[in-house]
Amino acid sequence: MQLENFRISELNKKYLAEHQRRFEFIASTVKDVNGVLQKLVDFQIAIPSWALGTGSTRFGRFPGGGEPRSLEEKITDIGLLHKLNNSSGAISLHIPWDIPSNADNIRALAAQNGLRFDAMNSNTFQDQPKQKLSYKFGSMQHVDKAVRKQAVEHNIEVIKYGVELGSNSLTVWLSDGSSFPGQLNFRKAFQNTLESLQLVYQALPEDWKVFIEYKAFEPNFYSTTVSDWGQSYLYAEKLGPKAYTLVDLGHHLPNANIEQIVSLLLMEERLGGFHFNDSKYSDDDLTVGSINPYQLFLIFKELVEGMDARRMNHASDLGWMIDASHNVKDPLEDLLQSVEAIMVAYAQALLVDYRSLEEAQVDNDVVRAQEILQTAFRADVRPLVAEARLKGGGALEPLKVFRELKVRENLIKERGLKAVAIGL
Ligand code: RM4
Ligand code: MN
Ligand code: MN
Repeated sequence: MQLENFRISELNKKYLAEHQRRFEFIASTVKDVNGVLQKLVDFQIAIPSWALGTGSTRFGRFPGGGEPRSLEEKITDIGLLHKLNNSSGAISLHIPWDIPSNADNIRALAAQNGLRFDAMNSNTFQDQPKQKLSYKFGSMQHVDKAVRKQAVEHNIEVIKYGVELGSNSLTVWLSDGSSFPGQLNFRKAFQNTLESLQLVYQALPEDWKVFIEYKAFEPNFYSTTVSDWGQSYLYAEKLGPKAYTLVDLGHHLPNANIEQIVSLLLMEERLGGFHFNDSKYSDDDLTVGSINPYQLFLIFKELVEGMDARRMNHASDLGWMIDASHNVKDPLEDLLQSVEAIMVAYAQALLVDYRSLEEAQVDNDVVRAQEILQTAFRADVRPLVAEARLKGGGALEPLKVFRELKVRENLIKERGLKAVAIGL
């Protein structure tokens, strides 16, 4: 399915008068509106290839139809999102779910859709049909050297695909760990994992980064070999300057202060990238901003402040990605909501009066500090985000346009009701 620009601009006309009224109001309160708008235009969030189909739980899956059946169709879907919101200009692939049969063609198709390839993801948490050795008891931590070697070789293969596609980073998330006390020697598991990661690190091209993603628990329930930011940081430190920690918002124990983690990792130059999602309990992978938008704002506030302190480029110096998927919404509508929530939190963080906040901190004026943060958080910045979309040729109201142009219905017509995406 193609979304023609003229249809989007036609629909934009319908919403323009109301948008302008709301935009002028917020714009009059912002110091450097054009600067803020430019930052919003530049900010792109990568879409994971595995979130385009209905996510399943271990109890079942309820696909809604028209899901992408191939890598080409996944790229087309993200192209549709990007056409609408102008903020989803990248795709993150998971190997072996998304092995490109012809890298040149895939690259060309992505370029036609205005997309680049973000981090590549390896998968040593599942056994594949033709795989020789099993990951049942771990991959990079495994007691058997041959299993570790297989996991390392898989990661090197993923890098190779990434190079062909023009990606420049690898995300390693390991499900390695143990489900019962006594199952594992923690030190040996760490050492084995480190050695395996070192071999992968040695295979990284000059301009590549490797992201070590941590997760508190699941699928293992007693210990996880990369379970928190401290452990990820330890691996990154031991690996070298191309290794960074990746923060997935759903991978913490309840009530963890994620914004503080982010702030310190950034200060130590070890924060590499993000997986955005929201959660009530743990790795729920719910729509970004659907449960706790204030936390998301506080995280962005640390990001903006911390990146500015190091004069980093907000758009390009960290890897920004969504990692969400669930059972009940149309995946594309869900992703539009997630991207919007990220853009809103980022815009709010750009509006924080950092100078006054610093003064309040120096004066120990706790009340004022809270007022400053909440003034930014409670501002309705949606018209700023919409204006940035409009500037880039996107839709003022992406979700409404998605429905008005019957995108899902068209995809079902093209691909059928039974089309199910490959992945989790
Ligand atoms: C994990 C983790 C990884 C993702 C897999 C599918 O929980 O979040 O980033 O690649 O799920
Ligand atoms: Mn993740
Ligand atoms: Mn996860």
